[in-house]
Amino acid sequence: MLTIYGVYRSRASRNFWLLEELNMEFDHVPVIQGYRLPDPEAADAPFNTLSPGFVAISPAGAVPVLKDGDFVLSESLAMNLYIARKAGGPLAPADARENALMEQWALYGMTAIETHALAIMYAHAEGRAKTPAGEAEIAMETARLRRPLKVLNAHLRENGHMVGDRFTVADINMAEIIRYAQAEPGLVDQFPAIAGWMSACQDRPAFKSMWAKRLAEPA
Ligand SMILES: N[C@@H](CCC(=O)N[C@@H](CS)C(=O)NCC(=O)O)C(=O)O
Repeated sequence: MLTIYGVYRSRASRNFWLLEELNMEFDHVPVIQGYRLPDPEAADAPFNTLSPGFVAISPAGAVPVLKDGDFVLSESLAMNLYIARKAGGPLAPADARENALMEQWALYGMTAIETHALAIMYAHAEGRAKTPAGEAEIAMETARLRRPLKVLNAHLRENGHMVGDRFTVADINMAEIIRYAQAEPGLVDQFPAIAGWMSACQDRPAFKSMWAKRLAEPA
């Protein structure tokens, strides 16, 4: 059985969503981000990304991490591609070309979109969005997102899904990246094909189930 290390309030959410879609059983080892704790090294601190026992599994000291027997894998999007391929079925790539396209979109999402979308999300989460510095930061990150979001919007307008004519792991991977940009009101709505696809993705029972578990975790 697979083991997932991480918390729902982390990029592990994308793995938990996929596992819910697949109805795949897994073991869950909660590992909280060290920076969210007042003293991650305290003797009574919960298991966290700085705990020696976790760093032994994940030298990068970041969640999520997957273990499958003695096989250890980090990087949330690579983990999702692995899980989907292991499960097979409609969420997985059907052939080498679909596999390559799923990797292409995962890399594009992570390199061209995620950093900027996350910066916007943190400006809101950390209460800076309405300060002059926060507004300037959001404007800059929004400008950087404009080109990749146009690319994604055109792709979804043409194709409806990321890869193949169906919902796959590639949709989960990209939707979880775009979710960070939803923190800025009205931003995603400027891209109607992305907005429509996002609501369909987030309307799925597996997303809702993952989200309810995330909300149940302490903020
Ligand atoms: N690219 C990595 C990023 C992993 C990452 O930065 N995880 C965060 C939580 S979402 C973390 O564990 N941070 C702990 C830290 O920076 O100390 C992935 O997608 O898995």
